[in-house]
Amino acid sequence: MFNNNRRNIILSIIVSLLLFFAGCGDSMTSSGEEGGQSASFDSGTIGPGETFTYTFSEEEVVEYYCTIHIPDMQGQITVTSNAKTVDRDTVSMENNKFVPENLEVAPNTEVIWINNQDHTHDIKTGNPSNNGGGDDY
Ligand SMILES: [Cu+2]
Repeated sequence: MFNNNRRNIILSIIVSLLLFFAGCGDSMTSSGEEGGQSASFDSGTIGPGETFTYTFSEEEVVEYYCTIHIPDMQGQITVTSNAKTVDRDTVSMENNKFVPENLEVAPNTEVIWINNQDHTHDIKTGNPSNNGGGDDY
C-alpha cells in the first residue's frame, strides 16, 4: 500500500514532465516559420522587482510576450552581429509594456528583464497571434 502511494506520486511527476515537454514541442512546431526560433524559454511568474535573464547565442529575431497581458505586452529581441557588443542588456517591464519593445543585441549577450511594476508578469517566447490554430488548451 505504501509502495502504491509512492508509485502514484512518481507516475504523476512523470506525466507532468511529459505534458511539459509536449507543450514545448507543440509551441515550436506551431510557429510555422522556416526553422522557427532557436531561443525558447518560459520565465514563469516574475514578481514585482524580480528579474529574468536569458543569453541569446544565435543571430535571429526572437518574439516573446507576457501571457498575462497579451496582446498589449509583446516584445522582440533582434540578435545580430551588427549590434554593439555588450555583456548584458536590459529590458524594463513598465506600464504593461516591454521597454524597449525591440532590443538589438549582439550574439552571446545576456538580456535581463526587470519587473518595475507592482504586479506579476511573465515572459514566453513566440507570438500569441500564431497560436490561433494551436490546441494547447
Ligand atoms: Cu505582463
